[in-house]
Amino acid sequence: MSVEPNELVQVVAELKEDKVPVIVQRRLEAGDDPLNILHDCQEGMRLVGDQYGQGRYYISGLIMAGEILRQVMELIGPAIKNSRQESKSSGVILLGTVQADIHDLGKNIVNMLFTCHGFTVHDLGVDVPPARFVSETVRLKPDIVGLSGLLTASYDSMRETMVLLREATRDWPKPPYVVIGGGQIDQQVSQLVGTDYWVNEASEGLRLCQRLLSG
Ligand code: B12
Repeated sequence: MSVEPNELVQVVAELKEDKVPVIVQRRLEAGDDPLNILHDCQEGMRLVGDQYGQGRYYISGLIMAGEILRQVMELIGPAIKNSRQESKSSGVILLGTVQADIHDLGKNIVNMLFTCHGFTVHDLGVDVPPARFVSETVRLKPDIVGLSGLLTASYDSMRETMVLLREATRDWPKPPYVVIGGGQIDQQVSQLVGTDYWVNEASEGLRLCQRLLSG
């Protein structure tokens, strides 16, 4: 039996930019967890991507989806920040979208969520060359290096970054964990890249990193 996607997933997928904020606001007022709202928007974005892949949406559809999610984050960002603040330091993460990739909505969400949970986040932005990840790792000595990527082409950048990072931190007593994230990443990609740690959702990534750092 096929399950009807919920209303928010549907309106994001259909790029109904006027309806999305109304539903988001309603769910926030009803006390829904902002991370549930985010989860549904992410699912809607995935469906937009599928439509684009099948030639039913054009690049303008991707751009519009990006704008819709940016607006959603303006609405739910304060709720995430209010509900999740912690003062004690959790660790240091160096974050960036890898070379050749400019998708940054997911990475920015990771930045916000990790910051709210006491992580110090150094965000290198988008299209970050492998050598830059390495030089900043050497300079900042983070506990975690987080690589974001949504394109198939990103996986080669991730792998190259991983190889250079391994090389540069080989003699460190505790080299940083490398965590990769992005909607299309799976076990196969993580094997290709050469790391055991991969996620498709920011909250999952947060739990993983907290677990890794608590030993
Ligand atoms: C919006 C969008 C765009 C926007 C991005 C706007 C922006 N500022 O980011 C724009 C219009 C710029 C764009 C451009 C392109 N896009 Co685009 N895009 C999308 C779309 C629809 C949604 C992406 C998104 O924001 N999702 C919502 C966020 C919240 O999810 P997320 O990124 O996965 O992040 C979450 C988790 O994965 C995780 N996470 C992410 N990173 C990390 C990192 C760490 C460390 C951790 C712990 C967690 C984590 O946390 C986040 C929150 O939960 C996807 C569809 C899809 N299936 O993803 C296509 C998609 C990624 N794009 C695609 C393509 C082809 C392109 C273009 C090449 C199109 C073109 N012809 O120009 C260009 C590429 C430009 C480039 N060089 O990067 C393809 C990629 C196909 C492929 N296999 O390579 C997709 C899959 C669409 C499709 N099905 O064809 N795109």
